[in-house]
Amino acid sequence: MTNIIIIPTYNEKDSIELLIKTIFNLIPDIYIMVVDDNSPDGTAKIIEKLKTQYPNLSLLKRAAKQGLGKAYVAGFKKIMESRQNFENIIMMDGDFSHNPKYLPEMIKLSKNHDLVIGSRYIHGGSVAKEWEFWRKLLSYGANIYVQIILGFKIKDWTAGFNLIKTSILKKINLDLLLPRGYAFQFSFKHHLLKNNARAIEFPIHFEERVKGKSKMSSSIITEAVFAPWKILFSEIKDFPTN
Ligand SMILES: Nc1nc2c(ncn2[C@@H]2O[C@H](COP(=O)(O)OP(=O)(O)OP(=O)(O)O)[C@@H](O)[C@H]2O)c(=O)[nH]1
Ligand SMILES: [Mg+2]
Repeated sequence: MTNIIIIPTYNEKDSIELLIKTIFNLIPDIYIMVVDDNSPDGTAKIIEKLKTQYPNLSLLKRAAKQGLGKAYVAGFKKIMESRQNFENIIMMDGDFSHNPKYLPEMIKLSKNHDLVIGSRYIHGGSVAKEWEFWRKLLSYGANIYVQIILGFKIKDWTAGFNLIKTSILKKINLDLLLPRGYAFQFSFKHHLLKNNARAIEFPIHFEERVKGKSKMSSSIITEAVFAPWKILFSEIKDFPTN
């Protein structure tokens, strides 16, 4: 079974090297693709250097910052075009918020599932204790809001630590996914679920980033407020009327 992790990066020079080393120490035969949006801090240079040490590491360089969703879609397309047959693709942040210790369990669960979600909002899961009350409330509330509108029984729609079977990924039109942050995460899950993905959530503790800066912005949040309705209405529009 061949697994590849996509790590999108924008200014993650302080954590990316240790993260990559930690993952390869844990699972030496895994593949990692970093998708970097021309980070001004030189994240890509670190990857170029590490590539000489790790043959399973690759770098997809993009010209400018275009959002998390666009970076993932570029990575997905590259992987699906490659001659190598990757069975599973894992999505993971580059700032240690997603602890690599969960990877073996995630891979194990992929045996019987097409979508494995590292979930903060099922029993046993949790978010960073450093998060202010407003951020906890916003994240938890957003997930209930999305679940009510989109219907499928997923607790952590905005989760960024996911495993997807390449075979199910091939069924969805990647160009229809919303491009940024949270909206990308739940529109992606929604497309997979509509294609009958067998989904499972397993509990993780989401850790606060140790180094570097958050890329979350108020526009990413505003976009996420309207996005579930956009998804719902685009479905109604496509619904056959005769
Ligand atoms: N390539 C690329 N990566 C991005 C972009 N925006 C965010 N990322 C990366 O996506 C991952 C998640 O972004 P974060 O800024 O950590 O978002 P977050 O986890 O919601 O926010 P924090 O908890 O504050 O860290 C990190 O590895 C970022 O470097 C982007 O536009 N392009
Ligand atoms: Mg983060």
